[in-house]
Amino acid sequence: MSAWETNASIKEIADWLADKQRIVVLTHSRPDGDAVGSSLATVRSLNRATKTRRASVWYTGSTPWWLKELAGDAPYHALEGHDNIDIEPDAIVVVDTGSWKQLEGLADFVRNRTAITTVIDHHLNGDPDMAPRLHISKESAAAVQPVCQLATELLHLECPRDLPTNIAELIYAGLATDTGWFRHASVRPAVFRLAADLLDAGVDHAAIYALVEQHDRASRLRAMAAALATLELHDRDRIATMELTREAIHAAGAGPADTGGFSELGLKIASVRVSATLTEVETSKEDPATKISMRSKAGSNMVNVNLVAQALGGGGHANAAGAKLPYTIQESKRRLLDALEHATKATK
Ligand SMILES: [Mn+2]
Repeated sequence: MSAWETNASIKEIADWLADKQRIVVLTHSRPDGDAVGSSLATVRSLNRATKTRRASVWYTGSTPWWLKELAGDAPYHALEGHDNIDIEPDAIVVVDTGSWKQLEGLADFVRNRTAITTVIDHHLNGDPDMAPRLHISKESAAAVQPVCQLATELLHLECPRDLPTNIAELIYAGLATDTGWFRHASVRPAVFRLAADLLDAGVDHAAIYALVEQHDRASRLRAMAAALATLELHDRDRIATMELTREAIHAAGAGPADTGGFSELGLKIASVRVSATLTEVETSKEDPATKISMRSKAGSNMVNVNLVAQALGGGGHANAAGAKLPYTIQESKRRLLDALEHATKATK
């Protein structure tokens, strides 16, 4: 019985990857900044180390619109529908997740090849049977932190300061987005030290902020307005919920990629300790599904939303977590509020 703990050092993983020729890099479905940053930085450093295009990323689910610009010429594929990976790899590297559920359509591909798989992650929970080599950096705020070590190891560099700018940018993007632009409780001195090194490597941090955060389509703001219009407060105003139906997303002219990150807005209310957005992801009545995204405020009476998400079959981090429930929005909200009121009671 293996555990969700590191059993391979970054050096051992770099050595294991040294002679691999066809490397598939994967991350969680609907990749966010850290998933994109850690996967593309892995690919770029692997390819740069041997000066061959031996590694590429395969993404599933909607990808952020800024992916193309951030990736530049780094090789990646965005799979649609039932498309699958069309090469037979000699190594698989999974970054920023280690959960079968989060691999969605690619889980079976990996399941048949766990012997050649390595996981580099920072989540508190995962499935240790995914790979014999696990590097789980639970103290890291972002997966790009252990990936940065891998990059410096693969390229035989002393320090992240020496990284090529196009790798440093990817690492910075993951570090900044997974810490809410350096605001979350997960930020430790090591995060700022790494950020400083990445700036030394030539990262234009203001340009990355503008690219990721100030480039929304108007339809995203319309979807946000629709979500805000459904704002409800529960449990003596300590819990905020917002809802987004498929209909509302469609009416806003938005797509699934436009709806992330709204939960943060509820935390602006003084009394609110946890804010959640419930997004409808399936249309058919027989097969409803709701995605729940939660954010909580840091502080002495912090609600650990990772535990709440786990109770609902999902996971994440103490201040940012989520789950997907096979119910309608209303039924999911009932279950969510039950789980949350339990958690807020526990922390008074
Ligand atoms: Mn992450």
